[in-house]
Amino acid sequence: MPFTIESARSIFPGTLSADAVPATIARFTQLNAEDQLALIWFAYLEMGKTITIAAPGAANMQFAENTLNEIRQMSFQEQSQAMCDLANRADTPICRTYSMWSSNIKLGFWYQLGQWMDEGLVAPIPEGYQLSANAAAVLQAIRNLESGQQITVLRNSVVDMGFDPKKLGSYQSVAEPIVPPVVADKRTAVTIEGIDNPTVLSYMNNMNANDFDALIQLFTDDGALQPPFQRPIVGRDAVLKFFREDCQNLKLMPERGVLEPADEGYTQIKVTGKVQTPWFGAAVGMNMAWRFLLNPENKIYFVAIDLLASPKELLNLTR
Ligand code: ECH
Ligand code: GLY
Ligand code: GLY
Repeated sequence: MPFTIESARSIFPGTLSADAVPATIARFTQLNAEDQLALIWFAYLEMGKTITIAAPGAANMQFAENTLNEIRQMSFQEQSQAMCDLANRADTPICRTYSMWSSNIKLGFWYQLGQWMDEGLVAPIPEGYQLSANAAAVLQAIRNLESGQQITVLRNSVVDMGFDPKKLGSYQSVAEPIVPPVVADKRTAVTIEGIDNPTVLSYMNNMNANDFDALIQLFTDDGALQPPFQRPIVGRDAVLKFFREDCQNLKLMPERGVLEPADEGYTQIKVTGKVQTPWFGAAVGMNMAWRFLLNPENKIYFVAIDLLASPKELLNLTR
């Protein structure tokens, strides 16, 4: 076996990912809970002026409904406390429930709270709230990011809230219902300048069709997928669970790529292009790279997905 997951992670080491995202989140995490909530509120309001966020579907919201209603019935003071608890990652029943939800359910939950804050049904950020100097600096750092990086900071800060799921022991995660794959005659096929490898093309096309059963067949049994700013998810079962919970209705728009032979009959392929999330659709095109390592049978042993540092990186296909 020429590669390990660990060594595969550094194929195409010249790929520049958006380090500003984890750096900004690290600064955000240092802020107190009131500042965190107010900062996101201000960032969300500013972003909302230029890009529209799609309302979550009712089917996706059913799992958060009980908790949302519980919060809605609280006094303003209790509501503020519940939201601060989430930011503080406290050990409360609501924080424990929250920690079991998939990313999209967490985002949908905050989307609803944001609507209710706007309508005066949930405690607003106090009028004239003054961010601390540090929080104001973090907000400015977010303003300076490109939109794909901004929504990633927002997403990841929301996903990190609540009780730490690692402290829950074994638990059943709660995710949106699975949509059926797109039917054959409605599917689209990508083309990638410089790449005709059928595994890579099928990866993109099956992801775009929500055909996760076909998609997982492209991986080796011990294959791994590394999402942006995360550790690799290893093994078919875990990767398939991730596809079902976190990858519905994405739009992958790869543009170009490069293929190079690697040791012992393996092949490494880097592809760059854009990705859209169902939350923002065409309003936000994230600049992404996929770094594939295929075994001699053309199965995916490893793929890393990176959010790129800048649009210029879309043209960086060197090793
Ligand atoms: C309010 C104030 C109080 C505090 C909070 C508030 C609400 C905030 C809200 C925020 C909503 C944010 C949202 C962000 C969504 C971001 C989505 C992103 C998606 C990126 C997906 C990518 C996919 C890449 C992949 C590819 C693969 O090939 C493999 C799979 C995978 C205001 C009330 C908190 C409401 C909705 C960034 C990049 C391409 C790795 C998935
Ligand atoms: N509206 C986006 C989603 O539910 O994923
Ligand atoms: N932003 C990476 C993911 O969807 O997991």
